[in-house]
Amino acid sequence: MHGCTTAAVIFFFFMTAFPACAAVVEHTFVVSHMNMTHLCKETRVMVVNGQLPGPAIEVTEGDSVVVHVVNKSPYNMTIHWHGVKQQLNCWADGVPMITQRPILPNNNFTYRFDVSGQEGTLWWHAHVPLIRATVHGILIIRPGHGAVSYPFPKPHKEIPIIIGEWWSEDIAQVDTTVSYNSASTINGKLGDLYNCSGAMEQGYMMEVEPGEIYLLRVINAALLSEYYLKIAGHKFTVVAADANYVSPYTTDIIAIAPGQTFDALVVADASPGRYYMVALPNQPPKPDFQSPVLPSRGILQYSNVAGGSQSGDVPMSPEMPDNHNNMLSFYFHGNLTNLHHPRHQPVPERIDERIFITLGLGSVCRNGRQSCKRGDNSLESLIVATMNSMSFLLPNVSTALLEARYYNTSNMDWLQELPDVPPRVFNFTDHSLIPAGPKEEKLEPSSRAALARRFRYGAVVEVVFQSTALMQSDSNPMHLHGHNMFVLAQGHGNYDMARDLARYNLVNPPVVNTVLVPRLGWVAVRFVADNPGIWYMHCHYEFHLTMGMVALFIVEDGQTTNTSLPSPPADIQAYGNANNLMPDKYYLQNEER
Ligand SMILES: *[C@@H]1O[C@H](CO)[C@@H](O)[C@H](O)[C@H]1NC(C)=O
Ligand SMILES: *[C@@H]1O[C@H](CO)[C@@H](O)[C@H](O)[C@H]1NC(C)=O
Ligand SMILES: *[C@@H]1O[C@H](CO)[C@@H](O)[C@H](O)[C@H]1NC(C)=O
Ligand SMILES: *[C@@H]1O[C@H](CO)[C@@H](O)[C@H](O)[C@H]1NC(C)=O
Ligand SMILES: *[C@@H]1O[C@H](CO)[C@@H](O)[C@H](O)[C@H]1NC(C)=O
Ligand SMILES: *[C@@H]1O[C@H](CO)[C@@H](O)[C@H](O)[C@H]1NC(C)=O
Ligand SMILES: *[C@@H]1O[C@H](CO)[C@@H](O)[C@H](O)[C@H]1NC(C)=O
Ligand SMILES: *[C@@H]1O[C@H](CO)[C@@H](O)[C@H](O)[C@H]1NC(C)=O
Ligand SMILES: *[C@@H]1O[C@H](CO)[C@@H](O)[C@H](O)[C@H]1NC(C)=O
Ligand SMILES: [Cu+2]
Repeated sequence: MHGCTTAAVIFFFFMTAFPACAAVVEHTFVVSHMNMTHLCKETRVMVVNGQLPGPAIEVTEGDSVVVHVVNKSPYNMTIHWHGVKQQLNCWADGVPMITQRPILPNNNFTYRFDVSGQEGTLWWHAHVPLIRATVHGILIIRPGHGAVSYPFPKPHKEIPIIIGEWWSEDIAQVDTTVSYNSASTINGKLGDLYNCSGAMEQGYMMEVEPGEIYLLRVINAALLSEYYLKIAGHKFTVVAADANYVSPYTTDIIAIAPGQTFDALVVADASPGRYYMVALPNQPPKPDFQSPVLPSRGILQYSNVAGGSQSGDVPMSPEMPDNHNNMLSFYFHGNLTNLHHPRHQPVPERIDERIFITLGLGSVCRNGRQSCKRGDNSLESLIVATMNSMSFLLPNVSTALLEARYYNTSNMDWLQELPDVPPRVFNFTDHSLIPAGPKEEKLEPSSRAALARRFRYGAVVEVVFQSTALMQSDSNPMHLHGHNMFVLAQGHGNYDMARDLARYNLVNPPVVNTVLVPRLGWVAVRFVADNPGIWYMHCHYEFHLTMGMVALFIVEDGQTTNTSLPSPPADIQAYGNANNLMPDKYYLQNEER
């Protein structure tokens, strides 16, 4: 297609040899177990190619990516390319049983996708409950082949900053309702706030040259929390969010929720020395459930500091906000606007569909019963996470939905339509709903179904997400696969269309794949359903996700070939094809292949 057919495993070589030529960037990801020791404890972790964080994928806009995944782990696996649009390529989106059969243990699968029309920082992660805590890595898309470059001063160096968690238990074994991580990490390092019998944990070390500009590519790969990131004595100029440029925004703090990425310039303009970089998780105050506060600390160090890292000087510490302060996150996100750029698309003015979605917790009775005792600690009910009081549950299907839909092997009449509005209107942000009580218990009953919403090709959809105070008052980082969303406005309290439409930014709203719905507040987004397929739309807090805060956005084919989902790649068919009656046969064939 591009006239370039040779695979470029060593990408930089190709860049210099054929600067104007799109390349095929090829990787092999072997997913397997490894033992790592932190905090005096050896833990079994799942990793890619023995690395934590996993290998970086670095490409240029317009390149093709080929990743051979070799599953040497004992778990079913898929890899999701978080934020990659996958235009007409839903097959490569990596959601188990939605876009593909999972890759079974001792099986391989090859992902193939293009990165065109996007540039900046994205990432990849396992789309399997919990395992993404350690199976993740950065995906960097640099500006197009040819003359185009960054719309900001050329950085001296680019530095990934991946915020994550260290779990001292084997993550695949933890009981998700009672467990926490043991530490936070920056680029896999816990830092010197942690020790084993007095021996400090290593921290991430960032070396800088005085006066130079650095581009930090910041990712929150953690399961549980939004983070505040600061570097003592330095400021950030945020230039991109979720691989979309934003107008330069200078701040001393970055607020980043799970699933989000931010690119930020840091100028090494402080007096040469050592400065702590701190990633601090935040959380709602009581009466919400409180988790231990576990920051990670790294060091930014000037290269010409006398004594270097051996220097006994205590690095300067940034002043961190209180971990219950949610306002700084609200302000940070509120200050982002889109940068005018050739790739910039105007906000569509026409709206075809409006959906209002409440986000919160609820409960369902166990064993399919209609009524039961609810509230804290009831053994008769099960706590679930909901959208419009419904919690996602996929029935026992043996063919991935996208495949079944493509081959018409199931009419999927069990899909439950996500309604335009919640079944009950109440004061969504009433604090008194957080603790269990008669008022809250009336609102708690929820149902479970395979929630989905169908969109005509090209429909312009406006979604207002409303975080509720039902049984907790968390924010919700909502991630939509296959599409970017314009973030029009956010607010605290209950959304009120009559009042809040006036606050919409229809001129230069930021464009993201993960939108943070503030705690006890709302966010309004708009997107164009122009990518046929079945797309996961979910909260990126792991526990909200596993508890069912998910819906499927199904985008119909358009009228033409170039607006319709093509047939699946040949190797995906090995996972089931049209035959959903004999799955085992297909597994066998695949193993023998
Ligand atoms: C890895 O750790 C597990 C315990 O978590 C232990 O049973 C196993 O022997 C260890 N494997 C190696 C190669 O050290
Ligand atoms: C792995 O996937 C297969 C096929 O979908 C399924 O039958 C099996 O139960 C899964 N295993 C686990 C541990 O989830
Ligand atoms: C999976 O990939 C590995 C390494 O590339 C190869 O040795 C193995 O034969 C492949 N297995 C299958 C089932 O394709
Ligand atoms: C080591 O960690 C323990 C437990 O977190 C803490 O109580 C102790 O103060 C730490 N020691 C040092 C030298 O930092
Ligand atoms: C931008 O940030 C400033 C300082 O934190 C804050 O006062 C202001 O309200 C924010 N703007 C928006 C639109 O959120
Ligand atoms: C799912 O369906 C398969 C056969 O289609 C059956 O063997 C299996 O027991 C079912 N699993 C559950 C959890 O119902
Ligand atoms: C599936 O059904 C639709 C409409 O009923 C039809 O247009 C399409 O060709 C069918 N696809 C296949 C692969 O049979
Ligand atoms: C909703 O609850 C909040 C907090 O409990 C309260 O401040 C607000 O006035 C209530 N709103 C309405 C419309 O009752
Ligand atoms: C599809 O092709 C038609 C005819 O070549 C063209 O006009 C249209 O812009 C294309 N649409 C997309 C989404 O690429
Ligand atoms: Cu959530």
